[in-house]
Amino acid sequence: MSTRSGAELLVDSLIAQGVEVIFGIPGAKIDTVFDVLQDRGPRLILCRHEQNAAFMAAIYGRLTGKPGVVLVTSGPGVSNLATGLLTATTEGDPVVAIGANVPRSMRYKQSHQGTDNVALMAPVCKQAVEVFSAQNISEVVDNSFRVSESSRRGATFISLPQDVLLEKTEVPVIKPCHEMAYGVAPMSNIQKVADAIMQAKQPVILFGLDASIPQNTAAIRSLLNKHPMACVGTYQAAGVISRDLLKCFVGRVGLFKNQPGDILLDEADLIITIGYGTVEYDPETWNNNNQRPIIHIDALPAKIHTAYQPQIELLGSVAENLSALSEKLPSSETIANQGHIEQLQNTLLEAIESGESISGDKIHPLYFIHVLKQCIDDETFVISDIGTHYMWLSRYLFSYQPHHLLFSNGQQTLGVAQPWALATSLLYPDKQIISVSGDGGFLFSAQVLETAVREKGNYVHCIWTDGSYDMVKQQQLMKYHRESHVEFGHIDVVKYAESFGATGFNVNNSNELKQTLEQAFNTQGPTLVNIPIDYSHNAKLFKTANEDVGH
Ligand SMILES: Cc1ncc(C[n+]2csc(CCOP(=O)(O)OP(=O)(O)O)c2C)c(N)n1
Repeated sequence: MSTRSGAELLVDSLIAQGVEVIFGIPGAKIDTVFDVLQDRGPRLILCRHEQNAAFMAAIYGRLTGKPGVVLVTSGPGVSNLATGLLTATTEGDPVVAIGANVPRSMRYKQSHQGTDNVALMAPVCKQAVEVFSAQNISEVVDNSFRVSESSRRGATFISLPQDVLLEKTEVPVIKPCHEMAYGVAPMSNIQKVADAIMQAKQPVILFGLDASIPQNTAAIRSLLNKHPMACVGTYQAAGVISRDLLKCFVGRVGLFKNQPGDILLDEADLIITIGYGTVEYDPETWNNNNQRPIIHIDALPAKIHTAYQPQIELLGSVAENLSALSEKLPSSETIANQGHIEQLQNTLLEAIESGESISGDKIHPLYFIHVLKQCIDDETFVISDIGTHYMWLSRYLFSYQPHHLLFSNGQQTLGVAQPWALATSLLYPDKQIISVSGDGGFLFSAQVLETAVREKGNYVHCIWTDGSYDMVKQQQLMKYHRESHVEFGHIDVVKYAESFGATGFNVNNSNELKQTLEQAFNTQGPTLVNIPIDYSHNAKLFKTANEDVGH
């Protein structure tokens, strides 16, 4: 039986969980763990802000299905995680965060960089625990992974007092015992759902974030191949519909109720939600008269709202329930209400196609999308930050692979895009990756560029420059007919990139866009592309928005 320190047991437990990468920043209370990592264990990616470390761990978790791991020191190291972990938990991204604390003897005194870690992290995590004995470290690690990766995925937090990390223990390392599996719902409920679908004249599927978990996407596609139905998706469900199923797709919905998909939802006589969380698109917005019958298919029971009271729930494995449902439905060549579906699709496609002919010194968002589509393929990862650019991309850029068009939707946290792009490039170094932010969100996390240069990240980050927090401005104009405190100063993106040892480009007019994007994609390492954006049509995006919705 070997004796080891708490820090060694922690690292050995992470190895047993199969962790290959940790995102972290050191400090005195956690330095024993960093010291062990010098000899063995996962590769540590040294970050320049804990929030970015958490963002990176979260997208690592979303893309792999296994928790991303973040390791930080006590006090401000832990508190800087809060926004990252809140975002991860809301977006269903698995993360195990580990933060140090002061020694147990100092815990309830005022002591340097001490705080109540659990109280601080509990509201932003699925579980937050402090370890009081080195003997429990491996148990806590294993349980934290289980909680984080079970549905709805999210962040867990482990607080480790400095002296617990130094304590010697002989307890063995726990290895994950088996894959957690969920089963199929009662057959009587599956039959009821099949009957309801067959009786409905205008059934509509609303996909949510867990529809884009790859095995769920596969089950959805197979169901739609046999029995096609009209579908809309939340932003996180991007990529669920493959190219050959496009006839079913009426676009994405969310944020403001003014999309072709919203018309479809309004007209539906049955809405089937799959892997949907109400945080993604408030049912108060899309079901405001509370009248549409809803079927809820998810791993988790529905969160009941007045506007979200499903008649039937199929709980358990989404994929297995959809396979069982598929067996109960007849094969069909056509979609119910096909003519109308095609009409709504055409509205969307015409808007997208109009981008081709919009030229000028500034780049129109639809022109950007038009050119982008020529530079990428279905395997490219496209990553969006938050702002008006996010509305353009989420509505008008189609994606045909799950988890290849990535958003923060439930929290809409500014600054996620570039850290997500870096983590994606570390995970898939040979893939084409492009991220987009506004000039506001860019500076929320722009220091990640140093990590990217050091770690040889390879991605193109575009900054849509308009000198304002435009998405807020548009809502102010809509509500108060004037703007308030949304304009800010200019930065030189090329010089910024070069000062980090990265490459920067300026696009001076629409004619230069394609060539510049191609040059950026052909440049090794992280590149920043400054794009003066034509936001003259933004008011339209918000036109029929619900004024009560403030973001
Ligand atoms: C951390 C955080 N702070 C504030 C907000 C509120 N907010 C949403 S969009 C936005 C403006 C984004 O501006 P920019 O990044 O320039 O993008 P644009 O809207 O101009 O495309 C702000 C401040 C937020 N979502 N997240």
